[in-house]
Amino acid sequence: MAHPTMHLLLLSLLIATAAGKGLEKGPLENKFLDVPEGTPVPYALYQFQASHLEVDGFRLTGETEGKISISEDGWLYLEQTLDWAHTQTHTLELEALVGSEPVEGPVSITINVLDVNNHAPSFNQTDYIGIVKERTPAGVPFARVFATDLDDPESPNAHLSYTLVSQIPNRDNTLFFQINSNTGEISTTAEGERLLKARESVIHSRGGDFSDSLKKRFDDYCTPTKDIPYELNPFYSCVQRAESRRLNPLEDPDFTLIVRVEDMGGESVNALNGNARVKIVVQENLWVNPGPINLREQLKGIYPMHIGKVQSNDPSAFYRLVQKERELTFPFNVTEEGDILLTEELDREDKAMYILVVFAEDSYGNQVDPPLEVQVVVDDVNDNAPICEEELSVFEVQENEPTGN
Ligand SMILES: *[C@@H]1O[C@H](CO)[C@@H](O)[C@H](O)[C@H]1NC(C)=O
Ligand SMILES: *[C@@H]1O[C@H](CO)[C@@H](O)[C@H](O)[C@H]1NC(C)=O
Ligand SMILES: [Ca+2]
Ligand SMILES: [Ca+2]
Ligand SMILES: [Ca+2]
Repeated sequence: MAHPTMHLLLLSLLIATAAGKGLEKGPLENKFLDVPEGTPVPYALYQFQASHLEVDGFRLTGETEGKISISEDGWLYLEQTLDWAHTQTHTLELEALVGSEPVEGPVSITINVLDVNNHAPSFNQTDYIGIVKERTPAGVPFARVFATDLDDPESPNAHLSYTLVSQIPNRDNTLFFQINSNTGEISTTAEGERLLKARESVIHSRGGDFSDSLKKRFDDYCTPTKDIPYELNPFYSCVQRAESRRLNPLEDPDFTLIVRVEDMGGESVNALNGNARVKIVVQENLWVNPGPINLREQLKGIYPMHIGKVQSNDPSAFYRLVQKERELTFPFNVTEEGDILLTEELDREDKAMYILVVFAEDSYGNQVDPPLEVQVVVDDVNDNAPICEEELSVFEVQENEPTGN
C-alpha cells in the first residue's frame, strides 16, 4: 500500500510539524477529526495504535477519494489536499491487520473538512444596468448587483459585503447613489433624489417612434432642409447615431458606478474581493407633485376651477383622485388630462387643509406611477390682504429693502 519512501517522508514531516501542532495518537476506536482544506501535503492527521502486539499493517476503506491514506505504523495522513467545496465530510473505515487478516476493527473515522477562505467572491455580471427616474425617493432600490462565493455560506468566508468604490462622474464630490452592503441593492441618496436630472434627448419616456420624433426635432432645428433626404444628410445621420447611442445605457450611461464585494463581512484585512460596474441612465420624470396648493377661501369664480395639473410617465394612464382622510366634503376632481379641479368655494372654518391622493393607473387599475399626496391649504381671507399678490410682493420689496440685494 504505502511505498517505502513514504514512511521517511512522513516521519520528517511529523518532526517538522509536531512542535507547533501537538500531533495526536490514540487507540484504534471510532474517531472524529476536523481537518482544514488546502493544507500542503503530505499532512499527518492522527496515529492509531492497535492493542495487538503482532499487528503489522492497517487497511483504510471508504470515502478516501484517493486523498487519504494510512501508513504501516498507523499514521492517518493526507496524500492530497482536501477541498471543502468538493467534499465536506469523508467517512472511512479502518482495520488493523496481521498479514492480510484483520485482527482489530473496523472502526469508523469521520473527517470533517474545515472551510478556509480560499475563494474570492465574484459578481455574476461584469456590467449591470440601472435605470432611475428623476426624483426617485432616496433609499428605494432601482438596481441590484449580485455576487457569489464558493466558500462555506455558513461561515464568514462567504459573508459578503457590498460597497460603492466610486461614482463617475463625481462633480463637487456629491454621491447620488448608495449601495446596501447586505443586499447589493442600489438606490439614490438624498442628494440624488433632489439633483438627478435626465439629459435632454429626442426620446422621451412617453415612447413613440424614435426615428419620427428625431426627424421632427431635426426639422424644427435645421430649417431649411431643402430636399435632401434624411439618409443622405450627413448631419442627420450623425445626430441619429448619437441619439441611438444615447438609447443604449451600456454605450452611453449618465453615471458609471464601480462597486466592490468583499467576503469576511468586509471587516478583515484578509478579505478577498471582486469588482463590477453599474451603468446608470437617468430618465425624466413627468410625475411631479404640484403641491402644496394654496387657495383662498370663498374664492369667487367659475367652478369647477382649475387649480393644478399632474402628468403620468405613462401617456395612456387614467387618473383617480381620493381624499386621504375620510370626510364628507371633498370638492375636488381630476380630469382625463390630469387637470385637478376645485368644484366649489372653500371655507377655512370648515376645513383648513385637504390632502388629495392622486393615482395614475392603467386600464386594469394597476398603478403606473406611485401615488402622489397633494396638499391643498385654505388661506384665510381675513389675514390675507386681497386681490393681486404679485403687486403686493413688488411693493414689499420696495418698501422693506431699499438697499437692494
Ligand atoms: C445574477 O443573479 C441574479 C440573482 O440571482 C439574477 O437575477 C440574474 O439573472 C443573474 N445574472 C446572470 C447574468 O446570471
Ligand atoms: C369628475 O369629473 C368627471 C369628468 O372629468 C365627471 O364625469 C365626474 O362626474 C366628476 N365627479 C364629480 C364627483 O364631480
Ligand atoms: Ca470567500
Ligand atoms: Ca473554501
Ligand atoms: Ca375666514
